[in-house]
Amino acid sequence: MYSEKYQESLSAVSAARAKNIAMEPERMTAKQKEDLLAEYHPDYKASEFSVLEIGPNKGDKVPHELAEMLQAHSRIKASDVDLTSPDYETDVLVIGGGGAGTSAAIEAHEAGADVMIVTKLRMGDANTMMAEGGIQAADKPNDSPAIHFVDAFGGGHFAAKRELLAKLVCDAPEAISWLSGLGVEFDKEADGTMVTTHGGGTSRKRMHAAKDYSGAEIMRTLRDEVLNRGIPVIDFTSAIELILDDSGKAAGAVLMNMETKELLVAKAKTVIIATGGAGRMHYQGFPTSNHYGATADGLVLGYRVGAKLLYAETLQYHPTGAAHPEQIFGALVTEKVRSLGAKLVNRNGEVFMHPLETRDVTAASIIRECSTRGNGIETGNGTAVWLDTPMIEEIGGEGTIEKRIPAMMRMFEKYGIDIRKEPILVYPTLHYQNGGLDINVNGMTTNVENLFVAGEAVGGIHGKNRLMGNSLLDIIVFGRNAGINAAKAAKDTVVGTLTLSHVDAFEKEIADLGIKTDAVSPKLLPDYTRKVNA
Ligand code: MEZ
Repeated sequence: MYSEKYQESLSAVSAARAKNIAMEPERMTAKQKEDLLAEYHPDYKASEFSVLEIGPNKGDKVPHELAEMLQAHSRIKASDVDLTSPDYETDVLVIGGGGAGTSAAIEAHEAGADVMIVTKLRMGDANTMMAEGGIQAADKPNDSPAIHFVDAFGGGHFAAKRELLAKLVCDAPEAISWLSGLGVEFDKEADGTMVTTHGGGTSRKRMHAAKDYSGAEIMRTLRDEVLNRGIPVIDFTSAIELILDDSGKAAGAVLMNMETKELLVAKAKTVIIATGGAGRMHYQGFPTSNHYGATADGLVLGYRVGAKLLYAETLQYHPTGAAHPEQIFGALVTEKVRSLGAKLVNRNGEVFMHPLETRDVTAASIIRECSTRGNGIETGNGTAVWLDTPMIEEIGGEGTIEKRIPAMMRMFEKYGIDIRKEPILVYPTLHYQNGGLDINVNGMTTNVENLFVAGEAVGGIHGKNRLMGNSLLDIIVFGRNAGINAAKAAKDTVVGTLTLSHVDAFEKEIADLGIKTDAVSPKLLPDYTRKVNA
């Protein structure tokens, strides 16, 4: 139920619905997209970026909030930690307990390595859990990895590292079989074939889903597998610095118990960073669809030991974050809502774009509609546009919403909004870190030996914009890949003397450059305490 102030606009939307369903909105030309992005996409807002003064990406621009973390003080000095008697010793240390970390741990374990997961919250407290709409894989007769590659390469502005993207799409069908084998219940037709849908920028229907809780279903299965294998999981314990050995190879991490702040040392032959994204950095003041722990920690850990970043200036603002009611401000409204036929409509009931343009273009188009065009709806938290969900029932028949996106239906039902009958208000929300640590196709960073990265902390798989469903895919493909290769590298590794000299060297560089900062990193958790004026 919407209050009185929305009624006039709601009437316009419902009056235009039949016409809007029938119309086929035009696709934008490449030039129109370029111009739109340059003017309205947050990545192009120069005033929101700083140039890094320190580290391997010196001279590159990144969001102010990330620059502050990358150029911050460590939480420790090298002398705070005794590296001579480690608390844990393992072959493969996995930092992060989400989809990428658990996939890596399972494969490293399968390869016979001694493996351990450390996570600052609990296993499964991760963006994977919150992914809704599905996972891409070209496994239908009218599709192929090559077509999947072309869609994703174009959607990412032709910037993806080709060998990474090629691996992503070629390994996708097997990733689906692997997940199915472990017990993931994907949606299927009565004859057992997978139900697949489109996402923004896909030329074939290749989105496999478990209704609209695909990530939760995948995470449930991976977590069970880790537990069944007896892989040790150290929870509520964060990695706060990586440890190198005297030949410069990654050789473990300094851990901090999140409750007692006790410092612990984990020595390892190889390390996998699988720490996820950065939505809780709230770049440019945006709300986020991300998990509470998404604070770019992996980028900081890697950067301090000299690992390079790729495309850290590119973020994904999911076009449809919930804009009303306030309690769910920024929460994900899955793209699947548009895959099922709902269109984006302005306050006058006009469809203003094709609903399945790529995410960056869709987000920019919504921002334009609400800003210079003045066609947004005031919500009290800013402006928003309508996502006309009742169209789904008109197109797919009664019951489609309950069957295909039940979690979305329930989320709004709690606030008295029946999305089968009423549209919902949406605005872009910070969703995904396109950039991250630069890796080779074996999952190892390009310049720190034995340091592997998987999942959202990687940069370059998707280029400068990611298509829907390619993130659940990359955590599986590159998580497994990192686990296999880290286990292999561990077999040939003899760890030298452990050192944290890079921590002191980084601190000296901050001082030598005259960088004035009180910030410490990694951030670990967002700070939502209200600041009281002195
Ligand atoms: O890949 C994603 O980010 C995804 C599936 C999100 C969604 O809209 O459901």
